[in-house]
Amino acid sequence: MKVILQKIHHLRTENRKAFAVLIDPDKVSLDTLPTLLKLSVENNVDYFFVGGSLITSHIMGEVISMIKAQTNIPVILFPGNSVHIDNQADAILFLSLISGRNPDFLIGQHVISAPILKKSGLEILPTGYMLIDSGRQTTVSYISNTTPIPHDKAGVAACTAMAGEMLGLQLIYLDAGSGALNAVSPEMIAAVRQSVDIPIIVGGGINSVQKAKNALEAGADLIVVGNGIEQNIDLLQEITEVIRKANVLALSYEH
Ligand code: 1GP
Repeated sequence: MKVILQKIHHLRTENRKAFAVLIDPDKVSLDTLPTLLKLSVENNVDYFFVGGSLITSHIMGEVISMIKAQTNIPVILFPGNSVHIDNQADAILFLSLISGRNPDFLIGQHVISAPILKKSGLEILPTGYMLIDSGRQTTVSYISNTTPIPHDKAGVAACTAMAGEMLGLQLIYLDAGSGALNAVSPEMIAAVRQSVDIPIIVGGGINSVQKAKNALEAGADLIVVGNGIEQNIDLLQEITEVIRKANVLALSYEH
């Protein structure tokens, strides 16, 4: 049963919004993680994304087991490659890097990880992953050896997302990359929103309430925030409030 996927699709049909906190095992410390977890529970964070394009530390397993021990918030793996799989998580973004033309990240890593994932019990979330240029080269663009979609080419992003949906992908993830100078523009999010029916995840460089609002109002269903919270933990509560207000509004439109 695709519980998480169904939930995200359901949110989309109800025009409700969700919030994921990205935990990069390379950036988090096991000493400060409990504070972040407590705050996330208090603020009803919807998901934890765990991962990064390059994980050099060895604490991913410990991070996930701490999350599982201290919260009921679902853990979704956000892998950089087929090595980043951990069965303690609930689901994995099975990312096809459709903005790029590197076959290894379109299908190669998937073939390697398929038998492992099949046995893992993880829920598989088939995701069209699109890197958007953010003003400087990001780790993920370097590691994946792909060129991101130019920041101002909303039409290219829309066609790419459309193709992803036609291929049967279930989610679109627009990512400006961790710590991006510029978040994905509202114009691009809106163009993608008009072009596909599947839920849209947006992340990268969302480090203020205004940027979170911009992404949600433009059509993001789920926003992902990592760096912004690492630098200012109060942002977690502030973004939760933005999401809560958006959902109250969606509810009032229904009645
Ligand atoms: C990066 O979308 C995520 O892949 C989150 O980015 O760390 O900039 O919030 P930030």
